[in-house]
Amino acid sequence: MNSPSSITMSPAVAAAVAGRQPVVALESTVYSTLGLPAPHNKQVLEASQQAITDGGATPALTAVINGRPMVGLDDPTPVLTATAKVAARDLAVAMAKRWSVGVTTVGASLTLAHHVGVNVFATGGIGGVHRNASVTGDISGDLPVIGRFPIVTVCAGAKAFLDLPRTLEMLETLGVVVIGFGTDELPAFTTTTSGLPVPHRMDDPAEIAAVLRHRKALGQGGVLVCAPPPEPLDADVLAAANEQAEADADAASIAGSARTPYVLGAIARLTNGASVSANTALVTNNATIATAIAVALAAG
Ligand code: PSU
Ligand code: MN
Repeated sequence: MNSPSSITMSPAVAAAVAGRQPVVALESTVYSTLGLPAPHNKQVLEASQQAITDGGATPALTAVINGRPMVGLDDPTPVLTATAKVAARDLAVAMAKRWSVGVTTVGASLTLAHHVGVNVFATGGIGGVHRNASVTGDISGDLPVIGRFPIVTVCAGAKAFLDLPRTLEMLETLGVVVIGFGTDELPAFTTTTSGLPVPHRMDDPAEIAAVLRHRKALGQGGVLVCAPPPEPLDADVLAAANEQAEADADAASIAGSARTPYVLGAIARLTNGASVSANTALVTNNATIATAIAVALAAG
């Protein structure tokens, strides 16, 4: 099915959207080797999609395939080996140049989901304000897109190698409502503790569904739900890995869209793969929570 902006839905997603059945959109960068090493990426993608199906919703993996923005892929294989990262600002270029495979970031995926009427989305961690951003200016394009569209994004907070206090401040500026799911503290992706309080806590998916309905009625944008990772890393081990990974990235002059994949890879090496296991568990957990919210939204 083609929408006016030529976004293509898979038959399963198109049927679910038309029937007002619950759908959970997924980004694809995290499932490419830019996000997780093989074979973990394939296993996590399958586990996430299974969690959504088991919970009674339809998974909608987003990507650009042969220049076509897709919401729902019948064959997700191309995503696993893709190396072209498509942020929201790159979507139109990937379409115009007919990129064979582009994996979409949180911001790009939210843009596609919104345009086909999907309002719940799951990821691992969102992009944020990078450390030293006052010098480099590196602030993820995910943030303004989260603020713009009325979609529930379920994540485990933002990665601990970012500047989390400034990330929360930027979310406030952008008008994003930040909710801790079963927690009063912002999780820091692979650890449960950031030391930063979240503005609101909710434990009931139906209450989060109600928040989204009210946001829409008010003409407001995104809802960010932050869930603690179920298999967290030791905070001190992670902090040491973060420091080293950031220093390595600086020494190698890695900037722009390559910075996040580089740092994620360095942390995986420095923690002997422990960060990958924690990442796997939290991505699947977020998909499960997003499904419960999507089911509550469809019921209400
Ligand atoms: N967090 C992860 N793995 C990832 C990403 C985040 O654990 O692969 C990806 C997401 O797709 C997110 C993107 O949208 O990184 C943000 O990139 P940047 O910092 O360049 O905006
Ligand atoms: Mn950046």
